[in-house]
Amino acid sequence: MARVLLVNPPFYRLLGSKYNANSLGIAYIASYLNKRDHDAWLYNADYVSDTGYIKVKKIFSNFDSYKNYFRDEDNAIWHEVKHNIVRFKPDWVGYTSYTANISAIKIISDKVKKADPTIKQVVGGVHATLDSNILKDLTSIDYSIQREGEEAFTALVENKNPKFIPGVVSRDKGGILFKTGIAPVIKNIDTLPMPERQKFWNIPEVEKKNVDVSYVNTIRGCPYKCTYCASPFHWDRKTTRLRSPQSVLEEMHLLKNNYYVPTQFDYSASANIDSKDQLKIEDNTIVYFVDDVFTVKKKRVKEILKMMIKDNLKMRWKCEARADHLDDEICELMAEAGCERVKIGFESGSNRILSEVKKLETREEMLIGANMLKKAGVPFSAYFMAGFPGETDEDLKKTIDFAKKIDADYYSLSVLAPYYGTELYEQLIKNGHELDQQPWEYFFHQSPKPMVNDKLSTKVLSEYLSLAELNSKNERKNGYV
Ligand code: B12
Repeated sequence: MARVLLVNPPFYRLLGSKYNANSLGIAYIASYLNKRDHDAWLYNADYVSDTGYIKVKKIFSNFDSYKNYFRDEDNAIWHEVKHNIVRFKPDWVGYTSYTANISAIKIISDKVKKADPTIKQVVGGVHATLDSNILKDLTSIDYSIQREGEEAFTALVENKNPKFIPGVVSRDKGGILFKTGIAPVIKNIDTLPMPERQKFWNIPEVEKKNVDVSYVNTIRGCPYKCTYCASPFHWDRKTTRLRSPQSVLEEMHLLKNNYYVPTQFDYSASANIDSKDQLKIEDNTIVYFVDDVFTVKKKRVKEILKMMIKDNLKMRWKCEARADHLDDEICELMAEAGCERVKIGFESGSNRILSEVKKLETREEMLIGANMLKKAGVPFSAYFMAGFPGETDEDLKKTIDFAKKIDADYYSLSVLAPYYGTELYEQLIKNGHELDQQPWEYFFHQSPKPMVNDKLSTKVLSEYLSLAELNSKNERKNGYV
């Protein structure tokens, strides 16, 4: 039996906020290991125990102090994380990685190795999947794993030869990377044990209720190929897998019976309230389907919604969807089944831009979907981006006009930051943009300054950003984003 610690590195905490939710990727790895009698725990190094917070929309103004953490490898946070890892006495440590986390993983893993070189360290998750050479930077990490980690990590922990485990990158004697290639996908994801929701390292018993364990993943992959999204590469788009409605309902019942808090507030990772008085610390007040597109198969969605209604679940939930997947029946069922928020990435109101980013839907189709949600009374959040390469004032004016037309319950207005591993990122590098010269920790969005567009005027860009004012008008509910 191996003792394993799965780590979510600090991120929001470095920006002055917090992320107290359960990180699903490592929660799946942990439960898979525990089912095979290993002793795997989750360590969320982003968790903070006080109730202080800052509004999520404001955290990006702390970018300068965020950057300083990475320049100061002796900062107390890094020592604290290293200390908590070593104190656990793990045989194996596994870090989950987004691009923005790589620098943090580097600092922490170097310190862990120095403190106890017998601990074996592994990196998995999004960035490790997109970048099979990441071990060249992460010199204290022994192995990286591409894509789904359940089988590959278990095989490593059970001392199988890494050179024969699909999905594992290891080092040869000379330090040259040895790659076995991406592993075949887990075909039937219904067979996976439910994600770990109990074994949280370094969180006092009384605070465990502050961990939001209500994230649910029902789909692995996404069949679309939007050029700004990392999913087409992170997951295999040709083998998108969906859990059965029965399996999804089983997880909802499990949440309801053990964790769900039937109060009205959701603050969780997406707190976006205006005053601290509104903060409710209890979490698990809303189920969040984190699938790229929950609505990807109409028939399946309808079945899930009908089952939620039939089982009289009466749980609040939110999901991500595409407008062109909706029909009147889905919207009505959503309303009846307790949907509090549908999050839709409209991205642009210009058909030219939509086509360039391979969104595969038009402004007209999106408007029909938004109107259906309105008619059924399902609240929805609208996500937009500005600053695409080649986007003009004319294009952005179309977005502004479209945003007003759909009359969403909440607007999220971003300026494009090309993520590592996206088609757009690759195109821009080819065209001479030096995105790859940026430190890893810069790879998240929210800067109001366009990174890869010099055509947009300040006037139209500020008009776009000021759409945010719509959020405070009409007393819109700002809690759910
Ligand atoms: C839910 C979600 C969030 C949530 C929760 C994040 C969390 N830590 O759980 C919130 C809203 C907080 C969030 C925030 C951000 N997110 Co996000 N998020 C997602 C989303 C939609 C689903 C993630 C998920 O739960 N998947 C389900 C689980 C089961 O899959 P998984 O995590 O990938 O895990 C599997 C494998 O990757 C692997 N694995 C994962 N970890 C490990 C560890 C080890 C040791 C091993 C062996 C394997 C392994 O095995 C797992 C099981 O098979 C993805 C898109 C997607 N579909 O993946 C974007 C996504 C991961 N997010 C992204 C980004 C950019 C961000 C932010 C930087 C956004 C920002 N604010 O600017 C932040 C960063 C937060 C952080 N902690 O660093 C990008 C990442 C791109 C990149 N190159 O980094 C993605 C891919 C979205 C996109 N469209 O491109 N996110």
